[in-house]
Amino acid sequence: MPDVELEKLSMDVAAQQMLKKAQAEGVETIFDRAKTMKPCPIGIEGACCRICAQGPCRVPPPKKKEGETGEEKKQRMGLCGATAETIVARNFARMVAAGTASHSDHSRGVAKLFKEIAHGRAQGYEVKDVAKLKRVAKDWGVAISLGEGEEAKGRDKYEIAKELADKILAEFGQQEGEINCVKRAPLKRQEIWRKNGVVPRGIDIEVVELMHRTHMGVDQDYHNLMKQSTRCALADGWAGSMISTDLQDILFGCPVPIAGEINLGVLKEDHVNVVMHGHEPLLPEMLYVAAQDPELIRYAQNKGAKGIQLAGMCCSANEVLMRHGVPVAGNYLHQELAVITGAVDALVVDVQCEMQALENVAKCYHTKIVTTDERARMPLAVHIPFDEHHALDVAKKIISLAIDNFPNRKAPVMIPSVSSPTVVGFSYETIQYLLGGSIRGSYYTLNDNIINGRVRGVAGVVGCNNCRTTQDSSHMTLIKELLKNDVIVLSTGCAAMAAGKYGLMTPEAASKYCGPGLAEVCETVGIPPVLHMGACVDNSRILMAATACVKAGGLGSDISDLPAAGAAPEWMSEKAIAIGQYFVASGVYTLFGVTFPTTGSEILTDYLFKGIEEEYGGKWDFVADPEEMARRMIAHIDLKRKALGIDKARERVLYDMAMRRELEAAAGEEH
Ligand code: XCC
Repeated sequence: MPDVELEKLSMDVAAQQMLKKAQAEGVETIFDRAKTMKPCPIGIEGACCRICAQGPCRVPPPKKKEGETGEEKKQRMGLCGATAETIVARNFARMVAAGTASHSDHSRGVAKLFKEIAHGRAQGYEVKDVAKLKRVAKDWGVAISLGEGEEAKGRDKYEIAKELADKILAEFGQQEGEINCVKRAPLKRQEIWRKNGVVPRGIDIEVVELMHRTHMGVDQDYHNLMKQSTRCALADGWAGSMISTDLQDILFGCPVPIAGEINLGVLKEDHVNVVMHGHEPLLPEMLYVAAQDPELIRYAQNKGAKGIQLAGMCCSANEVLMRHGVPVAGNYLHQELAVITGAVDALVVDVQCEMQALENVAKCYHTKIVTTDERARMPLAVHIPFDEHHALDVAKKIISLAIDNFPNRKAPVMIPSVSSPTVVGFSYETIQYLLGGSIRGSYYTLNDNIINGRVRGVAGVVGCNNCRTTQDSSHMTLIKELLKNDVIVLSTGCAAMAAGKYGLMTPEAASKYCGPGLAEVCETVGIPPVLHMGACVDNSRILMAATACVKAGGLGSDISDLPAAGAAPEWMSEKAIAIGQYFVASGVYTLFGVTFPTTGSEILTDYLFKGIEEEYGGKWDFVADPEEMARRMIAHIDLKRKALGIDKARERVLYDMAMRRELEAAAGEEH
């Protein structure tokens, strides 16, 4: 394949090298399949209904004649009479339900483990972050001390954890009332949700009800379907995902800045390489411990290896990277490529984003795929089930299997010598510590810099890779445009790994890529201009950061007032749609690239891109070109600055205390 062709597939040199190797060795990858299999033109627009056996009914919009706009006169419908907007809305709703279910089922697993740990029944785990345990316990109404006044005595951390675990687990099956973390949101936001009747009652109920409503012949009103989609998505962002983040922090430590390394070059030819791929950090935490076991290291040496190299892939990677600095082999589109190096002795998977084709690729090399979760089996893989009661034993067994496989390497091993250093671990708490005023103890310094114009606004750039577009290219173009315009970027998921791969997550990147205002702020604080906030469940950290900005004052009274926007330029998974929907419903202008799953109905798309803003202050948008995406985000940020009365600040740059107080007062009066 000529180099120009390769550059169209991925902008990552490591990926290009591996694709060349794959071609030379006759190994097929997703990049090859993307060439031969084009997406279904009807399905891509959400205009195919296959929820009953009378169909599938296809209702694509007719090709428009030049100059024609608006929905065609003749109503398109399926056999049962379901209109295009109902069909497209049901498909969209089911994506939200699946995305929410995925994050929340992950979260349930963490909560169950948390309970076992609290009761001392989970080998090797402990409650690491007691300060966060106490903060979260307070939010859930769990006492952290007993007695009053001077008599008060702090409760044992495991006692707190036991009570907290039960409260949290109950939220999954809660049937009425409101999910707990709704009250973390700005007051005005809570009112909006209550007014629109979308405060989630529990977690599971919202997913189940949404699936019910999208069954044949149930909800036939697209707006009502979107209302339940919103309620379901909010149960993801403000419950399922938020619970994962909180409990993982309590158990494994709230991330603080730590150095890491990203890309395939982190694999080592002379080491046993174990790649951890998936989403749940429960087993990876133990693999991290097991890989340091002197006995296992000796065992590896006996087999001719110099040591054991652990590396992450996808969101599991983000989890162990930001807590332990475990290097990352790559993001979503790197999974087959890692195997193609010929150096991966075991690829350990749990749930989500693992391509079935991995087994075909692994067959061409010596790599053993190890499945560990009953919910995600692969027919040819070795299955070693994760068991929280003996997690360390399970981890050691997996590492031993990888060591035993080391001498079986057959194909020529070739590891691209490509990797980039990164600084990660910017939890919402860490940002508060670094960018918060020491006096106010909040996000005040960040707000101050937004008000005085050094920082123009905040952008969340998140989401996947998608083989229908050049790997990482949209992420990079968008992020660089934002930085140049003094917009600080918060990132998670595969987008964060992309930013890391090209050196945007080092403090030095500030002077290289940022406008003068943002560069000055980053250099003063010593942070990268793209802040790695974690895995995809950690988008909940972005919600908390946005809320903290609102609460710090001076930038309005709701998330929708902030000069901020979000984007997933290379999204592909249903989880991304759930995330997008909860950001929109939380008041954020949210842009997706590649394709948008509702374009089969103008009525529905119009609602999501415009009408929904009147209800929630946030809205969706779709734009494939990342430069245009950046322009729209910046224009939105400027609009919000204007509404806050801080648009002039960019020219003046410096605000004195008196002016700042005035601004704050004005913002307070407005709302
Ligand atoms: Fe999966 Fe989370 Fe998307 Fe990456 S970003 S491709 S969902 S690993 Ni979550």
